[in-house]
Amino acid sequence: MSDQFRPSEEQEMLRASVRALAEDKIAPRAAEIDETGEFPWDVHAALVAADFHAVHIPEAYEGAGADAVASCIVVEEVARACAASSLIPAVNKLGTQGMILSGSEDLKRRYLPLVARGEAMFSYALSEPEAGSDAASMRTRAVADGDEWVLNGVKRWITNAGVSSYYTVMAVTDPDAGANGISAFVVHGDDEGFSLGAPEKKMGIKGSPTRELYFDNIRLPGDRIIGAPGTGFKTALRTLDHTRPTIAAQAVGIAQGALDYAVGYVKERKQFGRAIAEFQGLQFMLADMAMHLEAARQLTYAAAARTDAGDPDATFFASAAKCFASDAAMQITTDAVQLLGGYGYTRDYPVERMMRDVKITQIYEGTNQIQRLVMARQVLRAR
Ligand code: COS
Repeated sequence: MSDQFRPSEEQEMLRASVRALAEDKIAPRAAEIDETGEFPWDVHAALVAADFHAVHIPEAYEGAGADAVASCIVVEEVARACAASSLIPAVNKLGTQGMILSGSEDLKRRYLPLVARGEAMFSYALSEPEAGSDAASMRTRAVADGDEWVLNGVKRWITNAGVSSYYTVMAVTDPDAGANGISAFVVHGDDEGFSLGAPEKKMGIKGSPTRELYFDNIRLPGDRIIGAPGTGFKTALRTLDHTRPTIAAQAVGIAQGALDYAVGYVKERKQFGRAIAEFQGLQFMLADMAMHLEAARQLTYAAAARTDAGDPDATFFASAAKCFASDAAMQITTDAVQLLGGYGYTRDYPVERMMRDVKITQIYEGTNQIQRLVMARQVLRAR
């Protein structure tokens, strides 16, 4: 495998067609989506019509069968226009990846075509009020009862909760077995005993609802378990190895959107009798932004390629890409606001939204402190 990411002609064509859709149907809506905080069903419909809403689903289950690199291209290009909208393809992958990796053939045939056809979305439910970074300390419990499981507990910070029809939920099935006593299940939004908390009032990605899930004695048929009992935590972590590159791609996309806007602005804005792009102090800022952005993109696609190939370094690369790209994107979007001066600080321009939106990429799918912990373990193990 090459260590450098050079897009193929097919990947360039995919990028161009997602960009065209994003510029036509998503970018004009981005400010309004942020302002109203409503889930953009029109954007969802446009993504489904173009088959960009869940490209990762294998062809055997009616999906587009896109690899991880192509999935990242889709998320990056949608995020360049609207970060909240990019969570439609990103969360569909996060929600179904565990089933793709560990689920029975029967489960895959039952659920994946629904997502592939755009008839349902799938969310991922790992975190709890008292179990964030320390995910294995979760308390949600599933107790076997005959052929069924009885589920009780609370999940928090669930992206696209309420708009998703299905949830991949990790729950303790053997309290004495620690991380190896956790199992993964499919929960339906209309299961009896399922309810939702109020939407969180967030800094950014406002068009993507984040809510709690409550499970009150939900009776799950035995065939709703994903993989064998006790394998759910590993399935959850393996899922994140596949999806942290997607978050890296989201960060790269948001940062590219901010850089593109700032470049256009500095060429037009005049001070001291000339375009501010002519001042070297600003040129150096633009150079640093572009340099860090390209480094982040290279690492993101190197990580994505490794997840597909089942490379032993995939865990390291996924964490490195997510951490590096989100830190770089936070700096780039902050600098974009700076380049626009006072205008950048107002909602009349998109860069303050991009700066708010990108902050979450340093936090979700594992904080960047956890990414460093994962990377350090991999580095020490390798040696
Ligand atoms: N893939 C498969 N298995 C993995 C794995 C991976 N990437 N990483 C660890 N495992 C295995 C371990 O080998 C261990 O199995 P054994 O007991 O059989 O050896 C098991 O999973 C438990 O792993 P570990 O002991 O490393 O678990 P810890 O409790 O120490 O925590 C961290 C692991 C901190 C890395 C994990 O809890 C984590 O990623 N936290 C962040 C959670 C997160 O990202 N939340 C966001 C949710 S999405 S918004």
